[in-house]
Amino acid sequence: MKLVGRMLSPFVRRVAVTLNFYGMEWESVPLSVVTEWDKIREVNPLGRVPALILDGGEMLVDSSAILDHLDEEAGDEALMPRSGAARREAMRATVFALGAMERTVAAFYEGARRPEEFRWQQGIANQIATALAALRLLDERLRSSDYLALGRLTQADVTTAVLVDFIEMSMPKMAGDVPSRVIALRDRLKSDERFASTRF
Ligand SMILES: N[C@@H](CCC(=O)N[C@@H](CS)C(=O)NCC(=O)O)C(=O)O
Repeated sequence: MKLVGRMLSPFVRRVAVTLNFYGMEWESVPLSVVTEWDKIREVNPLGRVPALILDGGEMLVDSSAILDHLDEEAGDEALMPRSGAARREAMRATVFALGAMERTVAAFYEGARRPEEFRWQQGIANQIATALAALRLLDERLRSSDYLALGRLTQADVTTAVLVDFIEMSMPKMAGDVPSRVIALRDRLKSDERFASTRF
């Protein structure tokens, strides 16, 4: 399988880490959305990463849709339970982590890519505030467990840990406000090669 997009993108990286946890063979195609956008559009008409090209040539886009497929392939090893209350619990935590990721990336784009005179400072502040609110909610869940859901590693932990790394790399001012248990969760994952080897 070929995973299109650089590990700087937290959406790409959460797919990469999941592929590693599932022990699946994959190759990175590190196209940049900044300098190689035309090439990305040839793969994905939406011009976004990640895209995953399956061995037979079939192409999947959007990290959640890609993970849906990988979870199906992983079966009982999946980081997201297949159904029922366990799935709802893991999904609830994952959606807050993913929502915080979307908010943070939106703030990053607004702050780093838009010319300074056109930047919407209040919008950036709102994005960051809501991302941090979601991270605090996740942090509360870590009071009684090392994991965000079900007392075991799920996609919520992977997505949250990837987000913390992204914030530290790309949003240094915001990094000071990331709550401590969420940072500790990332630190625990950092010692796992399947996570650490995907770092940008
Ligand atoms: N919902 C998508 C979001 C993907 C996304 O926003 N990717 C960014 C990189 S971090 C991108 O490709 N941006 C380029 C663009 O939108 O033009 C997912 O989960 O995969």
